[in-house]
Amino acid sequence: MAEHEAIIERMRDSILEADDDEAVAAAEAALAAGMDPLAALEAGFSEPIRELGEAFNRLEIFLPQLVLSARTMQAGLKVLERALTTAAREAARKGVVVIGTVEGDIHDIGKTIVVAMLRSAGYEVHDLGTDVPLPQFINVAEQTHADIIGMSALLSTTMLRQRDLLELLQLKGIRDKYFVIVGGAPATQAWADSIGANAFARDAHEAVLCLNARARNVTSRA
Ligand code: B12
Repeated sequence: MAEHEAIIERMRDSILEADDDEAVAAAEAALAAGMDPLAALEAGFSEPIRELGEAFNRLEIFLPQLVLSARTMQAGLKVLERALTTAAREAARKGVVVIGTVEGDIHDIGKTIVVAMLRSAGYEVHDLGTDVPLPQFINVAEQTHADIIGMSALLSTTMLRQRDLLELLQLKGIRDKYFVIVGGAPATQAWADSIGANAFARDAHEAVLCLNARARNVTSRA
């Protein structure tokens, strides 16, 4: 047990210090020691990344620190993901999310943080990257049987694409299949309401809370 605690400590430190190699080594050590990959993921990677997200919101750390730690987590996560059994994945799965930065927009720092936080919270996330053509959101959502579409936009010009995607979903008669969440610096709750999105989140932490509330609703209605 002391060995397990020491490994969790190594994993936590790797995130706080944004040390990719150490995150990979510690994740491999967790698997070699026979630890449950989900439990290790939660205590070793998810908790510290959440703590950093909250510290960033309180302006206690700078953006590059959060971005580097989010990337470190992705590196360690890859090792653990390989070990997750299908059953464990299902247990952890709260929803399938297709997310990207809309076409014409190459900002990806905030979206990458949202992706890392959602993955660490148990969502299956398909990250389409940046400058994503609107039909691609829909094609991938249909192919992966997603239930959530997330769109990031950082420019007041490209945020209009969020509205266009909602219109495209209406036009195709599949609007109700998806919970659409929008975000990015120029977006607001009023904007989300005006274009008929299901939700808006100001930051990655709020995005997780919002989608968790949705997941609880879906489960209780099932
Ligand atoms: C870094 C940056 C860049 C970098 C981007 C690097 C990268 N790989 O992303 C570079 C230098 C490339 C860049 C380019 C440009 N930029 Co720029 N950029 C910024 C800057 C300084 C920070 C953005 C950022 O990363 N913030 C930190 C992250 C953590 O915050 P965030 O992105 O808001 O994300 C959080 C939330 O919004 C939310 N969120 C984000 N996405 C999503 C998605 C969902 C689904 C949800 C729920 C939540 C969510 O959660 C995130 C995490 O908490 C902003 C200034 C600002 N205040 O935003 C300008 C800014 C966005 N840029 C701006 C401009 C104008 C440009 C350029 C047009 C400049 C130029 N003349 O070339 C180009 C655009 C190129 C293009 N076609 O996209 C303007 C936009 C003005 C406007 N309202 O339209 C801004 C506001 C600067 C300014 N004050 O003028 N930029």
